[in-house]
Amino acid sequence: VSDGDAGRLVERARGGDLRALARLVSLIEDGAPELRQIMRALAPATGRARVIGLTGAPGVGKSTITGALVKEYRSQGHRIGVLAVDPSSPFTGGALLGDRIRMQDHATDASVFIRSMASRGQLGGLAAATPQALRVLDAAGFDLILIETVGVGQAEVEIASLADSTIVLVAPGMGDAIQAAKAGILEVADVFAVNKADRPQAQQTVRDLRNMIALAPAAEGPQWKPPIVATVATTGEGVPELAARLDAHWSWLADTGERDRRRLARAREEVAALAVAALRQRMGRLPGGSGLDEVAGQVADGKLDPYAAADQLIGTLVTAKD
Ligand SMILES: Nc1nc2c(ncn2[C@@H]2O[C@H](COP(=O)(O)OP(=O)(O)OP(=O)(O)O)[C@@H](O)[C@H]2O)c(=O)[nH]1
Ligand SMILES: [Mg+2]
Repeated sequence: VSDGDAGRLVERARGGDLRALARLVSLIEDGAPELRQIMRALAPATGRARVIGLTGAPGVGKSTITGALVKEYRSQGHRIGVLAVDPSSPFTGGALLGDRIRMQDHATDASVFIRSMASRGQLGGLAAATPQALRVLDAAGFDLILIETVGVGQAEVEIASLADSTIVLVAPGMGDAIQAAKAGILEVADVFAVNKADRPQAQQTVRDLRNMIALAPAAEGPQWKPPIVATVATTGEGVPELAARLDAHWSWLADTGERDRRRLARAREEVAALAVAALRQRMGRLPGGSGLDEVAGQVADGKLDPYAAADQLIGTLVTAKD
């Protein structure tokens, strides 16, 4: 892709061409060199989309709920982008969506763009690639973006935290909720969905979750008590209520100033992640003798302490040409 092609791709994507959009997301996954121009071209058109994250244990029903939410919000006239991010399997390609996501209803709808994300070369991995993909969808006029990610570890929590509102899905039986607590994903919840509510013990899970929330230490800043909604993703039961709770959270974010605060925090993380990744890359490119190996050798020999070595390395990095 040449510079001119990159510009045309952006134009086409902004004009509603879903294939151009798909190509842009691939360039992001690959960490293509054109990304700088692309991101510069996109920047003025970004900052409009509302982002909803969905996370939860494997198999809890994230994809099915996503499909049901797409249907719900589509009926309200939104243009919707869906990113399915699976950090545990970087090469799933389209398989994740093809097999799992239940949204055949939307396959031919130009107002819905669905994509699973992998990270093949992007500086900083998926945690850096996902916000760039969000920008592309945002600039292309998708006013609502859903991000599905498996909640099993820190990277997933980071991805969920890109969202304005995060749904944590839990299934009946306390296993999932305890898993969620261990993985630290309960703290990121703005709304809880107890999915598979057609199963026994759903009400017990709602109660257990309510107790867990009551015991959680209060967070800083304006208080929002995460509501709990029981859903049956496969039939759509509870999904309108879930959407209503999300809408209430969206309004709350605006009323309290949290929306801007979160977006600033998100941009800060995004820039910091890129900067750290760039420094790491620069470290790897330092000529022999002046870089990490040099100071590391001195530390190993007891000639230099590690703090002084780190200072020296940082000094070399900031003066090195990229
Ligand atoms: N009984 C019942 N089954 C459900 C419900 N929601 C989803 N399922 C089923 O649970 C299975 C997993 O659903 P998915 O939507 O693929 O779950 P997921 O969380 O996206 O799974 P991963 O992406 O693999 O983590 C599928 O067989 C669904 O049909 C529900 O509310 N009730
Ligand atoms: Mg899924």
